[in-house]
Amino acid sequence: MTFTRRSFLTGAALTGGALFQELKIPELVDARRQGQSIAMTAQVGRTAFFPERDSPTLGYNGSYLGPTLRVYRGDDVEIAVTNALGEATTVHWHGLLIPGELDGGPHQTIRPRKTWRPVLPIRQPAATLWYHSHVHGRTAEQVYAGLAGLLIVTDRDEATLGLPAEYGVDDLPLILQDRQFEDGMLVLPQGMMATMHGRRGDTLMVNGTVNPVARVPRRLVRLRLVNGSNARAFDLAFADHRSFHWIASEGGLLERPVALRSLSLAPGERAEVLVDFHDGQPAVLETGPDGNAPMMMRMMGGGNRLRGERQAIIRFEPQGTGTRSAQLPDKLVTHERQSMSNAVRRRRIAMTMGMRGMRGGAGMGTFGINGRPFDMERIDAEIRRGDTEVWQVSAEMMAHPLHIHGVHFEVLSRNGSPPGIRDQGLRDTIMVENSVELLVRFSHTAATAPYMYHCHILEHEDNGMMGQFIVR
Ligand SMILES: [Cu+2]
Repeated sequence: MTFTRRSFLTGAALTGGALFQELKIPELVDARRQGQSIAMTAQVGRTAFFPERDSPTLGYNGSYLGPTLRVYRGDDVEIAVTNALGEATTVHWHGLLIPGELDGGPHQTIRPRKTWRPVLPIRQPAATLWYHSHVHGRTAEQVYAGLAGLLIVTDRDEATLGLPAEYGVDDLPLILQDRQFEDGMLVLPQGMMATMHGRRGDTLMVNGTVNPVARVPRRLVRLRLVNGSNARAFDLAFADHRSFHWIASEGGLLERPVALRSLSLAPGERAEVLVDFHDGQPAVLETGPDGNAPMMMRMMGGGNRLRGERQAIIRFEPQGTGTRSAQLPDKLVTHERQSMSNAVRRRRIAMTMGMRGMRGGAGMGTFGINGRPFDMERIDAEIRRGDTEVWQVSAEMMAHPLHIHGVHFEVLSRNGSPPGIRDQGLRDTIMVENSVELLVRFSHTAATAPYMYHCHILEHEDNGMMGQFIVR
């Protein structure tokens, strides 16, 4: 059987239901069951995304992606990360509010054969976070190869709500990624397009599973959605247009559940949703096209899914007997409102991107913040701990997802208008199409090592669309 035939079959399987692969669920590593000491090794491996096709990949304690780490608010957790790669790496705890020197950004390099042992103070509300490589200049390649995993913070407030919490059963981690394959082998897109628009692929995966099917109980199920793609944004909805409830943004639970039929998710963004499978009907989660993808890619492969049709991501098959439709809490948590009048400064952050003339034979993009590319030796801002600032963020040439380390922020406005329904809640990452105004509270210290703020299209970040600031 040639791969062309198999590829045809896997595509056909989305309608025929024959060649689905069971959704892989990353191993759960619970910090309390580990005595607050977790060991992880970044390692090389081989992964068969398609049968009999082993691609070279990277992972933590495995060949692709890493375990789901569960940590508890109030605890201090040591995570010993050993680098068994042949190159330097780092592990950034994306969304964790911890001091700068523990953050795992480009300044916390782990050299080959070395172990980094940060002790992470967990002092924030329950949330779906993730961890991934943030090594200087090679983040995109390392994440693409598999260096990412989920990090769940839990707390008492969340536990009292009775939300689905049985990991891998009614509480599912879903790391969404697009990847490019040739003859069933993972390939790394190269060239100017891959740099300008970020690396993209025509194959969607969840937790490293192509064409996944998840068996779920016939009740309310919680999905922890993470966009772990290098560049692709998702526009998620169920094929049967069923509604679901969005319950948590990047910073944790919303004040109350929000009924939605579609949900956008930019690279680095997360969302928790509750879906009711009580009716026992199978459901397919799909995505629309990414408006940020290069036109050429959207047009490639006539009649192809990249052109504008909706593409299946994962199929859910409810099992067992239905219980009564689960109760959804009316109220989740209370957020302490920040006031704009507390802001001590307004700062302009432009994610800039331009074409420089032919250089070394190839036209290259210039990426920066306010026109300046990232410089490890330059601190771009010094901020006082406890301060609140308004960040006026704009995006050039295309939409860029901004991630700010070490903070939670709220959206004050989008394109000059009041924030949209998806802008609510506490955030650490946000898609910027034209402009947004953010109210940023700097409550954690980055005195000995800075925090980063950058575009989460990883190729843009690696090429300079990043800045750094200290907080003291
Ligand atoms: Cu960007």
